[in-house]
Amino acid sequence: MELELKNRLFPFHQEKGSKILKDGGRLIVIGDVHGCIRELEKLLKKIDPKKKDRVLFLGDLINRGPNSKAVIQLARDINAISLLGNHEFHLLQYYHNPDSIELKTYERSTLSSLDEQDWNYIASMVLWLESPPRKLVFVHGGFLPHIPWRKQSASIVTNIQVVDKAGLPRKRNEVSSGKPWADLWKQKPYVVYGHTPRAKVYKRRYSLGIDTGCVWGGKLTALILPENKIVQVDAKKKYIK
Ligand SMILES: [Mn+2]
Repeated sequence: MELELKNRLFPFHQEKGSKILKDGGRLIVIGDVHGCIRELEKLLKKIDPKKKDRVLFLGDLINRGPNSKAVIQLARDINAISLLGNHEFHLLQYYHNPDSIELKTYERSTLSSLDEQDWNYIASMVLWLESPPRKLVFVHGGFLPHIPWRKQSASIVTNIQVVDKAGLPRKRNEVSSGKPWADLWKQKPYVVYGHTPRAKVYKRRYSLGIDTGCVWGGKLTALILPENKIVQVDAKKKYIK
């Protein structure tokens, strides 16, 4: 399949959030969906987005769960903005250089379900979004606390969960002594992120993690701004062990 992607992989473009919302509209920020289409539909029904509102997905719309394609299609249909998650990043890396990437079984099944429009949507995902400038930043994984956040790579900001003793970004289960990056993030901007599933939203002074592990049988969470309200639905089941 030969595609012409509307956006290049590198550099990812960045958006100024001030442009995305109409006056009086709400920003509906949704955590990691991972193909959980039924929970996503239920969550949106509960929130009832109006024309002025905008949906922002924090990345990892795909993989692991029951229907990645349906989630991408829904995101396109409602003109949602999506941030790049590590799962989309991995597929895009495969797309650009198939020989360098080994895919998991669930990635292969996602891959075979995607059409050109789906790919274009995935390729349009932004690395992070600032809204309004400098006050609030949305990103999939997070940031290293000791490097200016705008300078951090796609690999870091989509994958980071904890910081190890050497100050490197790691997955939570890779190191026993790692500290959640959010615990070390003691400065502005305020960061809203997903990627690290937890039983509850993870609130710190300068950050909020809203991945509540829907695909693991937890909840799908939305943060609604500006009212700062959390809306959740329970997962219908545990989709993976
Ligand atoms: Mn993730």
